[in-house]
Amino acid sequence: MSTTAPPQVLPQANDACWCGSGRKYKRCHKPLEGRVVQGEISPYRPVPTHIERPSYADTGQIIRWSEQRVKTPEIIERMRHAGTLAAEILRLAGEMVRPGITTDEIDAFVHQITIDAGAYPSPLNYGGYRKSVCTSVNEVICHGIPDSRALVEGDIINLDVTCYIGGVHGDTNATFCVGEVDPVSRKLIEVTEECMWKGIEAVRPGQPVSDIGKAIESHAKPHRYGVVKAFIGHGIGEQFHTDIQILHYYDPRANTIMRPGMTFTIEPMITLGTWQHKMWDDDWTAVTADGKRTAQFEHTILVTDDGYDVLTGGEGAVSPTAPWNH
Ligand code: EYL
Ligand code: CO
Ligand code: CO
Repeated sequence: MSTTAPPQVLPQANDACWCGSGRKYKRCHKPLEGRVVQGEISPYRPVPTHIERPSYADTGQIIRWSEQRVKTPEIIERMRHAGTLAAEILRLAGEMVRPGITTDEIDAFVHQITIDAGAYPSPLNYGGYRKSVCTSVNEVICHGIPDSRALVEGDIINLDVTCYIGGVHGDTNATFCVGEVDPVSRKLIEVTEECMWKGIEAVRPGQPVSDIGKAIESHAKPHRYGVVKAFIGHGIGEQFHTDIQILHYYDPRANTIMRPGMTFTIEPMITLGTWQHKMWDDDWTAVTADGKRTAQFEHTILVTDDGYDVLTGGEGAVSPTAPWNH
């Protein structure tokens, strides 16, 4: 294969690829056009020693212990504080999104305001992840690593913010437009947020968690969107991830019964094409297998006596369609 750049005039889909591989252009370099290209990753940003650190912060090793699924009122109040802060940071980070800014600059901003608030940015060194926020652009499904790539007008970007304060985590994300975005992508973002709310509205004590995935999948289906299966919502509390699993599609085996005091995330990833994913060579970044765009929204949810409460909501939260913004 040639190492030269693509020519000024590109071949037709069925013509031989310009690179000399002997394959059809559509089976060779064409699929890579318009795809996100990884940039340079900046060095690790330290966290001042006065900030309380989660157990993995020094080693990157995720050590799991058993944690009560039903939280005490005291833990719930700490989680509401962590969640409200995460929501506020997400909103401020979303305001930074514009053409020309790099995802690394967004990371530096999230890192600093998290620390200024007295919190630890939960993704930092979680399982060895090197940054303080996940930035997932266009076909990147989740866990995109902030780097030197500048956002381009027309991109869509998910920012996933989690912070650790008072010994607990709050986890929330949203997808933002970079300048003017095409109507197909805008519709995807709108329906993805609706999918998250359909899932949240299915939260009810006494019901199985499969109701959540059922509601999300039913809302995505008429649009013929894909529902990503490989990444799921999770229990959360003193640990970033606990044993509860929240599928975003229907599976009758998801028969855990929701109980008042349970806390978990709902974070559907919806695509314009296939639900299947592949990993970049960095082993962190998950992209759609067909290169089509994908969007995601996430909240941390508490099961209450008669329904749900959003722990990552409040006045500072980002969503135009959230109940507290009506
Ligand atoms: C770090 C760790 C592999 C996050 C979530 C950041 C990424 C890839 C190992 C889940 C798992 C966020 O719940 C999450 N987001 O909503 N890992 C995560 N990382 C990371
Ligand atoms: Co998240
Ligand atoms: Co999460």
